[in-house]
Amino acid sequence: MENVVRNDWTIAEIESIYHKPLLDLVYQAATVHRQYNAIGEVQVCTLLSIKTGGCPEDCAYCPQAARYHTDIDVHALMKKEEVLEYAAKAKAAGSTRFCMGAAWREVRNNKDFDRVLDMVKGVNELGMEVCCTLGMLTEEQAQRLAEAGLYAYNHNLDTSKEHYSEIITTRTYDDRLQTLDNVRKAGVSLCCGGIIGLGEKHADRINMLHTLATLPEHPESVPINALVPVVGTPLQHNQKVDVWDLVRMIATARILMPKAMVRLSAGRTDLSVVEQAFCFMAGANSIFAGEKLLTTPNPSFDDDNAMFQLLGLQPREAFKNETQSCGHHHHEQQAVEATA
Ligand code: SAM
Ligand code: DTB
Ligand code: SF4
Repeated sequence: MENVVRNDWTIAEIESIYHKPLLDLVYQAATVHRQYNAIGEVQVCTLLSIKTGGCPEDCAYCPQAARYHTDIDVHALMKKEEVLEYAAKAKAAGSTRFCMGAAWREVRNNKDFDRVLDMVKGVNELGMEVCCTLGMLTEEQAQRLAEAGLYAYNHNLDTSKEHYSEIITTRTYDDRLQTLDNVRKAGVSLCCGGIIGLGEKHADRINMLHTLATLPEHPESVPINALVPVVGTPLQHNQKVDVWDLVRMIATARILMPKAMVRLSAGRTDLSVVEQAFCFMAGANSIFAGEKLLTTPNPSFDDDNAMFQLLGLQPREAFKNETQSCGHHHHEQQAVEATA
């Protein structure tokens, strides 16, 4: 049984894991985590919103949807030089993965995409794992990103197939799955997870985890976001996520997808160090660092450094899984760095 990564989980199995008594669940998750991952090692990623707001989609949680009236700093696609400056700063502060987000429904084959490809090249040359989240992609676009040096692509399922239409009506669950497939075909590492606190039932969380854990290959990283309710969005008055629900979600993801990086994502500003420690115990091994996520606040580098010190956590080096995943050009990059 042990040491086998499974893609054939049933809903019933996942249900019984998710609903275990909390301390049993955390103990099991911590045990699995120790079997498969370097204990105390946490990946530090930095996000940058390279194109903010004005999105045509209607994702009910999102401050960047043009149709909601939110107080964000809308801006067109940033200049490459500016983005590389941010990336270099993030690297200096200890981040090994840099993720660029654009409020697009989908990528179009235009000048903006060419500019993003240049950014990807530039960040890769800094020796960081480059990630993008740009909305829907075709297989060809995924391929072009891969050729530019893209390491990972983030595209979340967000919630269950059943709950999806309550949250988003401008695209379907199958659209999402199609992009995930296109990313996989290009040999790019997959980052795919969801949000809790959207008004979903426990069954929806279980169903979403089931979809993720039964993909032909598990995503290499699984972000678990707690809704950040933003004034002006339809979900602005949603109840704050219960930290124990977050812990359950992380622990279940860890047990189902033992080798994935499970990322404690949006919502950390509302968590104490004690609460975050529980999430790490439950198998979270990745965070977003830096004052801002895309548009909402996040703990400061200083606060996170203090937390890492206190809990004895170590930042994970870049490209650690290289041999298991894609892209030999990253190896060359590392070699260049080493001899520079
Ligand atoms: N537009 C692209 C897309 O939707 O795929 C990429 C950017 S989008 C902002 C990336 C992810 O951020 C969403 O899939 C969602 O999971 C997360 N997100 C957005 N707003 C959030 C919020 N208020 N709270 C928590 N997560 C949020
Ligand atoms: C993910 O799962 N969470 C990040 C990243 N992937 C792109 C985004 C969180 C956004 C939170 C709301 C905001 O800051 O705008
Ligand atoms: Fe647009 Fe992405 Fe926000 Fe949805 S989550 S509104 S697609 S930026």
